Amino acid sequence: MTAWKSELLCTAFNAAQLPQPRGPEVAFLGRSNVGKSTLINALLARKLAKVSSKPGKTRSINFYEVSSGGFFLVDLPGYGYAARGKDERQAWWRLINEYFGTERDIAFVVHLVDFRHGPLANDDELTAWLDGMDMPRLVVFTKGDKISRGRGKVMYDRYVGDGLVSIAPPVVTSGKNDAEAERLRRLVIQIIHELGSAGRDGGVI
Ligand SMILES: Nc1nc2c(ncn2[C@@H]2O[C@H](COP(=O)(O)OP(=O)(O)OP(=O)(O)O)[C@@H](O)[C@H]2O)c(=O)[nH]1
Ligand SMILES: [Mg+2]
Repeated sequence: MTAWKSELLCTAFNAAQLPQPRGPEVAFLGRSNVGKSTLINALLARKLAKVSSKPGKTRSINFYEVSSGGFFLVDLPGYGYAARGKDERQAWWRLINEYFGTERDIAFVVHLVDFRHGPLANDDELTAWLDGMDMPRLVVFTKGDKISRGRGKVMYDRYVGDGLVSIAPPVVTSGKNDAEAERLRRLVIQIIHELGSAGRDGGVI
């Protein structure tokens, strides 16, 4: 597969700033600092999304157009950042509700989970909320490089055995590996096709 051609389409801090829907969107959700922006950069093979070692970096909804594919990757702010108070938590839910509540073609959610911890309470809360909307999701574990291979296998089996729901077997990433990004690119395209979101606006190649 040739590299995706991409660009930042829009940054939205509220519903009024959301772009007009123009094609299938893949929404990246997960706790603050889990690696959403890093994974988007790996997929786009460009440093378009801002990454930080401090949680709470992404505060807006950022739309990246994969112009060679006719779909969009959507980087959302993370949740569960301990330094944020109740007001920020409410603001986060408001923004997320606005995004999911508008008439858009959200093909599926990539739910990122830190491989070292597995799903935590606020991941479960998000999962239940997405279930309530029948929103399909792909679980991607990040920071897999921080766990030894042997231990990783045991942990993977445990997380999956505990009832993680994912439209394809969860993928473990390290955020830096080209072959891994390439596999995930193929999977994203395959899922968009299988879910039937493709083709409405020129199609996904
Ligand atoms: N070792 C390792 N570090 C990672 C990986 N993914 C992300 N990181 C690091 O984790 C930190 C957070 O990454 P971000 O991509 O900014 O995380 P985010 O989920 O976008 O965070 P917010 O925007 O705050 O919600 C950065 O220091 C990254 O370099 C990974 O798979 N392995
Ligand atoms: Mg981010």
